[in-house]
Amino acid sequence: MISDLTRERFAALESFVDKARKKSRDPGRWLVLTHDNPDPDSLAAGWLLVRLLHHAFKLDATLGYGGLVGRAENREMVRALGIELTSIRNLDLSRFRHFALVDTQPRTGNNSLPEATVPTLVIDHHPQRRATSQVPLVDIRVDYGATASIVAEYLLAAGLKIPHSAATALVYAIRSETQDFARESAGPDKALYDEMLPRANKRLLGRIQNAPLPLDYFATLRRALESLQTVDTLVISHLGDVEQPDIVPEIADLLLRLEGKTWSLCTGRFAERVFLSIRTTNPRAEAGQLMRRLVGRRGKGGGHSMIAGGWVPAKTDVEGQQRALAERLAKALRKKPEKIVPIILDAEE
Ligand SMILES: [Mn+2]
Repeated sequence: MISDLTRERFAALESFVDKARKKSRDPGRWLVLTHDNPDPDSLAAGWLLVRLLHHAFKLDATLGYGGLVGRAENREMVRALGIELTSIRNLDLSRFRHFALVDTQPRTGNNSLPEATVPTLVIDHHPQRRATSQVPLVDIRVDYGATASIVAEYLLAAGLKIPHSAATALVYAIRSETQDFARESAGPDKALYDEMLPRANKRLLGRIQNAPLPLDYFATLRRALESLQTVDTLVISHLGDVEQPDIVPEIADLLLRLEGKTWSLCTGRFAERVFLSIRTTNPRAEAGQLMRRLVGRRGKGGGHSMIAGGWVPAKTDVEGQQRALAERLAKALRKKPEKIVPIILDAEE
């Protein structure tokens, strides 16, 4: 369950903390930061890391996030499990001596750590980025389905018990991140999942997965279905303005389930940015790299093999911009952009 790698990385963190304590009696405060608009994996990983810093090292640690917790399920997760977290807008960063990033890395454009700040610790399962090489403590494992699984192993390595609420968070993080193991073969996560599942609170899990959805969710869903387009095996939907950016990946996931389609693209505008999500059923694809090419130098993006997200600054003509992005993706996938056509859902009577 606890790999040698985890023991090694935990020991490195432990000796870092020991050394810092020897240097000054005040070890300083830690800020653990999720990526912006945090998903269940980022929330669970951050929450578990704060727990580790508190209980294993008696450190003062705070969980922070950028953007907003938008998706109804994620809001319910925070509420039902009592996850304490603070928007970075309400934090004075000068109060913290150490920063840790979970499920994200420095300068990826999807977290709110100031670009000039080098974090002390990065734990992630996305491919390593260049700026991460300056970080003293790095644990990146792309073979893990969820970052939260890596952090959970640290807790076990520290000899700490994982309480029911944390086990519930971990189970939900693994489920949602891997789509119940349908996506990205979650190898090392499986054993941990099996051990944690009996400890998870099923009633709360059910409440999170079936969280009440606001009316604007259904309004956006209708827009998504009205604006469906396709070329070959690619399905596309442009949402226009959205109430919260998390709806973009959520719709991209849904579109990928359309029979006969192996790629999906969803776009939507929020706060002067056009957000994009790409999904594919091909585990050997490189959606993350594709996304980075798509957003170019003006935007930011990244991801794994089958899922990717990013954003570009919104132009005045958002519709034209969304169309251009879809055409570029089609071209990159060797599909003819001029053959993108609407999908009309009205079935013949
Ligand atoms: Mn993740």
